[in-house]
Amino acid sequence: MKKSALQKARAAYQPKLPIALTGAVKVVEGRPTESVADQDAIRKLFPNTYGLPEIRFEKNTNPTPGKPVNVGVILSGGQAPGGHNVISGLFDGIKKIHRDSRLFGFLMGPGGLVDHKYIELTAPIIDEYRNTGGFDIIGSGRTKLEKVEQFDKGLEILKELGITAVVIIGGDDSNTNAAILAEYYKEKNTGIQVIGCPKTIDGDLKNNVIETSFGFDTATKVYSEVIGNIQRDCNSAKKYWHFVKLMGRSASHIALECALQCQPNICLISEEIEAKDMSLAQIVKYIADIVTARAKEGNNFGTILIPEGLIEFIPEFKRLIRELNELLGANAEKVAGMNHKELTEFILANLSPENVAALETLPASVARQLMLDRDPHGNVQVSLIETEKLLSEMVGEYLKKSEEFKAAKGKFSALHHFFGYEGRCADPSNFDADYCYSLGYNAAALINAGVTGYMSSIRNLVKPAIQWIPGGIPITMMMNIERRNAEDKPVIQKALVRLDGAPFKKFASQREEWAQNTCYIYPGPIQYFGPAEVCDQPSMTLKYESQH
Ligand code: FBP
Repeated sequence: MKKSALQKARAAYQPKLPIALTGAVKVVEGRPTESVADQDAIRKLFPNTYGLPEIRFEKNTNPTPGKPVNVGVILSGGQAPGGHNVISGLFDGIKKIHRDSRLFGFLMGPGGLVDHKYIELTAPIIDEYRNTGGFDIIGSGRTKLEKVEQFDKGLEILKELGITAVVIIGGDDSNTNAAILAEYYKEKNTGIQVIGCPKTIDGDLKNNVIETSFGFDTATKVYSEVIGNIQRDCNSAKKYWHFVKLMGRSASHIALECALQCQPNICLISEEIEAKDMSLAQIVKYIADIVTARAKEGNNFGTILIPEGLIEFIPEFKRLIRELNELLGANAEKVAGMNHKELTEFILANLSPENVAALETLPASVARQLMLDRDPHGNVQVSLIETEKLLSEMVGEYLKKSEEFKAAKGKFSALHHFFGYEGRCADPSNFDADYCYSLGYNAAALINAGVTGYMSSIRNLVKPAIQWIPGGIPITMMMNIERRNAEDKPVIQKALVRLDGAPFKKFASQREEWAQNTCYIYPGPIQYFGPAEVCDQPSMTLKYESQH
C-alpha cells in the first residue's frame, strides 16, 4: 500500500499505554454489578453473565507465564478513527501473553463470522495499518448478530480455527449483540469468550464506567477544523448563512462538542428541543429570530450546527416515527416483499390521522426517507435526511413574511453542508491512537483473565495516558429493556446529551453571546507532532464532564 509522508512518519508513532498494562497484570475484582434498569428482566435473560464484578488491572510483580491463544476480531457498524489501533493493540497484547498466539480478522463485519470469511492478521499486515484511519484492514458491516443459527454457524469456524475468544469492536447495538453471543456461548459451554470494545464517533456509548467511545475525539476535531474554516470564510464574505448538519445519529454529542470548539452562532441540541417540547415551527422561529437580530446590526451571515438526529426528537415527528416503527415491526413479513409504492400506500392507510398529517407537513423526499429508509437494526437512516435544507427553506419562507426582517433590510442567503463521512476515517488523533491501542491491548488482558461478556474499559482519560485505568465492565451492567421493532429487547442504554451535564451547561451559558456577536473560534487541523497542549488534548466534552 502506498503511504503519504505523514502516514510514513505516523507509522512510527508508538501509542502510549497505561502504566498498569506495560508489564504483566493483576486482576482486581470489584463488587458484583446490576444492570442500569430492569434488573429482573435482564437477570433472567442473561443467567450466566449477569451480575459479574467490575474488573481493574494493576501491575503484577509476580506474573505467571501465559498460554498461546487464538483470537477472532470483528469490526462492526460505522467506521471510527482508531479501529486499526484497537486491532494492533489486541495483536501486540496477545503476542505479549504468548508469542504463538494468533489473531484472525472476520471480514466485512459480523457477517464474516457467520459466512466463515476471515484472514489471519500477521505482523506485516498489522504493521501496515498502525495509527491509520479507516476499517479497511478487515472491513466492517452492519449484519445483526442475534439469531441462534448465526451463533452456531460462527461456532463452527471458531472451533475449526481453534479460536477461544472473539473481540467485537462496535457501538451500542453491536455490543448488545456481543453480550447476547457471550451468554449463548457460555450457556452452551463452548469455552469461547466474547469481549466488546466501545466504538462510535457518535459518542453515545458512554456511562459511569465507559468515559467515551473511540473515534469521537478525532471525528469532532476534523469537523471542527472544517466548521472553523467555514466560519472564517463566513466572517470574511459576510453574506451567507451556513447550515451545517453533523453526523451522530440520535444523540447531539458531536454537534455540542463542535459548538464548544468553534462557537457558532447557533447550535441546535435535539435533547433540549425534545425536553422543551418544541415544534418544527418553533425551531424555525428560534433560528429566524437570531437571523433577524443579527440583520439589525448589518450581520447577514452566520453558522448553524444541526445534529443529524434532530427530526427524531421533534415531538410531532417522534410520535410519527414511533408509530411507523411499530407498524413496520409488527408487519415485517408482510411489508418485506412490497415495492415503494405499495409500502407507501400501506403506511398511509394504517397510520393514525394525526401522524399522516405530520407526514404531510414534510417535503416529499423527507417523508419518503422516514417511511422507507431503515438500517438492519430498524433505525431511521437519519444521515440521509436533509434536515439542513428543510430548516433553511422554512427559515427563508418565514423571513419573507417577516415585517421586522424587512425593516432591518435583512438579507438571507443559505448554504448547506453535511459533515459525517469526512471524519469517520481520519487518521486517529494522538488521543484516539493511544486510547484505541490501550482498548485493544486491554482486551487481550481480559481474554487472559478468562472473562466473557465484558467490555474493554479504559478510564481516567483526561489524565496523561500513563495514568489511565484499564479494566473490564460486564456488558449487562449497561443494559435496560427498550422497545425495538415492536418488541421489548435488552439493549445497552444509549447516552444522550444530558441537559444537566457540564458540557451542555457551558454551551447554554454562552450561546446568547455567540448568537449576537461573532465569537468564532478556528481550531485548525489535528496536530500529530508537537507540544502536548496542542497534540494530546481530549475532547472538551470529556474535560468538562470530568470537572463535575
Ligand atoms: P455507528 O453507531 O455504527 O458507530 O455509526 C455511526 C454513524 O456514523 C452515524 O453517525 C450515522 O448515522 C451512521 O453511522 C451512518 O451509517 P451508514 O454509513 O452505514 O449509513
